[in-house]
Parts: sequence; structure tokens; C-alpha cells
Amino acid sequence: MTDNLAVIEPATEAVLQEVPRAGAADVDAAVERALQAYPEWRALPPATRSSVLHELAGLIEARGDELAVLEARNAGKPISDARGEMGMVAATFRYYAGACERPIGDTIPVSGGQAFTVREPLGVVGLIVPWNFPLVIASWKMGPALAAGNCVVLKPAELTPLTALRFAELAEEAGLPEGVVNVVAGPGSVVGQRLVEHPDVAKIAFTGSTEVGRSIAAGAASSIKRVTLELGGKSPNVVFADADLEAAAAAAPMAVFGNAGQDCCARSRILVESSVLERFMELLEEAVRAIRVGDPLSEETQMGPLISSSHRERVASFVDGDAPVAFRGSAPDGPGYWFSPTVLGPVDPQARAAREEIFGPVACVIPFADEDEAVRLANDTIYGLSGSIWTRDGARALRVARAMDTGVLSINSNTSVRVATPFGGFKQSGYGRELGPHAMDAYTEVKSIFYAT
Ligand code: TAP
Repeated sequence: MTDNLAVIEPATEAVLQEVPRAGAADVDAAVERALQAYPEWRALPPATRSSVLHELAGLIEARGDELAVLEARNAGKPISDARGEMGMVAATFRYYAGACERPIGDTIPVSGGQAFTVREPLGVVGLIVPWNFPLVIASWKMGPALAAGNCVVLKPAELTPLTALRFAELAEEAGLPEGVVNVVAGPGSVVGQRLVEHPDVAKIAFTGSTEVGRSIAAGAASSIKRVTLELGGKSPNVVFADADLEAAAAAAPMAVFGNAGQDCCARSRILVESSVLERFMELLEEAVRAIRVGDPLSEETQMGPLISSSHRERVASFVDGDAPVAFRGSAPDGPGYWFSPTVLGPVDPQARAAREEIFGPVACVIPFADEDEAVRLANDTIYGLSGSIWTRDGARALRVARAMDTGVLSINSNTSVRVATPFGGFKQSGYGRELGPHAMDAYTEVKSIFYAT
């Protein structure tokens, strides 16, 4: 450890805590600890590994309020959201605790004997996560990785390392052997890069920007490391004229402004059938003006500040850009990286605001004429992470759902994530799937065994 990392509270701009800043040597030491722990963890009877992970889930439930306050303060998110996130972290460990004993593999009829497959853990896996949902996204990776028998080295974002560091203490308290879970908090360009380059790291599971994802995939190629990438998004929320417009307009704001828009699944392109555009905009404005932006620790708050001053500057650049402002909500003055929920519209689909991921509380409303145009606009992006379709016509809902190039879709809802269902992107939103049973595949290799008879 060389120096300290001052962790800032986005709602106050004050230093929340100082933690040691890890460097490349700390990564090497963490990988070494993980390598030492791996044979024992891998060989543990599945039922024993399962009960340790259940114990960990129980500890997270017990400390949920403490973790939620830490996350709310460090990431600037509303406490009610942070509590929900800690619930998901616990649920994720419970789900994958169960996965330790789930049947895996196939038996395959062949000549001269019996063939079957088993799945083996990879070894030491490096997990690199962003600042928007710090512990939740880490749990999506740690749950299946640990259940499959791997040891992990987790790199949280420099801006939000606090819940990950606390988590490492809880893992030890839950009885995970030393070295199974390691947390290294330091800059991506040093700590992240060393993990990607380290010869003894078998896989990198990354969530973050498409730009960094690209460099990670390139860096991992030299040692043929396994990689899964959960990257950016520019998701469409498609509202047809026959939809329940009141329900669609009431739900649309928090599908963009939740987590202050710093959500890879944000439905930041609201595509509305032209014939109902005027009515939809009236309903949307009412809903946006009602959003309560303020102190993350207040139970009433629905949206907190942005993560940092530099991020706020980038988000602001889209509002002063090439798309008209339709209306804005309110936000506090004073210290804190506040930003008003903002709706741009009608927006030209070629405008920068309609094409780039803003990752802030800015929505683009884009009108469309008919179903074909809706599908074309929905798919007119380099991304493909999530999306929604609002219509009362069931056949149209299924037609459009199949035609949209996106990994996760909701019909008459804006939800994206469930512990039991796969999550991940098409196109430049990445590859590989997290959550659900599929995630176990991402942390294991298939081995084919032939037994001559
Ligand atoms: P990034 O800048 O990509 O950072 C993500 C993580 O990568 C951080 O821990 C960062 O470390 C680290 N990192 C940065 N440079 C690195 C390098 N050269 N080598 C290895 N690691 C490196 O993303 P962000 O700004 O924190 O997060 C926002 C992005 O994440 C958005 O694009 C968003 O859509 C995406 N995201 C995607 C999803 C899913 S599930 N698809 C979920 C959440 C967020 P430091 O920050 O500590 O330097």
C-alpha cells in the first residue's frame, strides 16, 4: 500500500472515509492468497460450500441496514433503493448457495463406453465492477464464482470501494477460508490492468463502459483469459398508441431517473407513437415534476446526486447540445453533484443525445409513425442491453419483442433484473450472461469424460 484513497460523499462533496489505495503489488499478493486457498475451497463438499454461502447471505441480511447506509452515502443513492439492493445481494448469495448442489452435466450415448460431462471451476477469477451499483454487481459475479469453487479477487471502482471492503470482513465472519475472497481497491489503470495481465488469473468478469470493456478484451487475449463483459446501454422504451398511457407515463420517469440515470438499463430513449405524443408528454411532465430529488438518507428521496463533478459536466453537455429541452424537474442547490431530471424532445434519432449513453438523468423522447419504424428506431444503436414495450395488443408485443436486438425485455413493465433470470447484452452491450442458472457456465469449464466399457 502506498497512499490513501479519499472516498467522497456525492451529496455533500466531503470526504466520507479514507482507505488504503492498492497498487499492482497488492494485486499480486491477493492473487497469491487466492491461489493458496483454491485447492481447499474447490475440494469442499458441495453441501459445505452451500452452507457457508447461506451463512454469508444471512450475515448480509443481518447487516443490511448498515451496508445500505454505507452504499447510499458513498454512491449517492436513495436509502430505500440501497436497502433494496442489499436485499438483492443477500438473495443472490442464497440463490447460488443452492446452485452448489444443483445437477450439472450430461450423459451422452457413444460407442465403446460411456461419455459424460462435468464442469470444473476456473481457478482464480478477477472481478472488476463500476460505481453505480457497487455491491449488487459484485454479488452477481461472486455468487456463481464462489458456488462453482473459484476464488475471487474483486476490484471495486475507486469512487465506491466501501461496501466491498466491508463485504470482505463479512465473508471472513461467515467462515469463508482466508484467501477465497480478496478485495483490492485501487485505480482501474493500475489494479484493474494488473488483474487483466496477471498470468495466474483465469478469467475477468467485467461490468463497466464499452470503452474499457474493449481494452480488457484486448488485454485478456494475449493469455487467452476467459472474459465476460457487461457494458453500456441506450435502451428503448417503446410506447404504442394502444398502451395504457397513464401506466406507461407514470413508470417511464424512474426507468430513466432511477439511480440518477446512472443505470446501464436506463430506458433513456422513450419512443412514442406520434398519434399519442401530445397526451403522453402531458402525463410525462406531471410525473417528472413530482420526482423528489434530495438527501439520499431521507426516506422520501427518489433520486440522489450524480457520482462526481466531472460526471455532472459530461451529463450537462447533452442538455446544452443538439436536442431541445422539453421540460425539467427540480434539484437542490449547494454542495452535492445535483442534476435536475431532464426530458429532451422531440429528439432527432441522429442527435448525439439519442445515440450516446448519457448515464445521467436525461431522457430523449423520439416519435415514431408505426410498428416498423418503432422496431427500426429501437434497434438503431450500437447497444442492446434492455428495453420495454407498452401495448395492449399481445401479438404485437411478442412480434416486437422478438424483433428487438436486446438481451433483456419487459412488456408493460420497465424491470430488467431478477436473480433467477439471465441478464446481459447483445451487440456492444457485451457478452456472457449473469444471474440465473446460466451464470454458473461463466465460471466453469466443461470437461468431457469417456469411460471405456
Ligand atoms: P468504467 O470507467 O468502465 O469503470 C468500470 C470499472 O473498470 C472500474 O472499476 C474502473 O476502475 C475499472 N477500470 C477502468 N479502467 C480500467 C482498465 N484500463 N483496466 C481494468 N479496469 C479498468 O465504467 P464506469 O464509468 O465506472 O461505469 C459506467 C459504465 O458501466 C456505463 O457505461 C454503464 O453502462 C456500465 N454498466 C454496465 C452494466 C451492465 S450490467 N451492463 C452495469 C452497470 C454499469 P476505477 O473507476 O477505479 O478507475
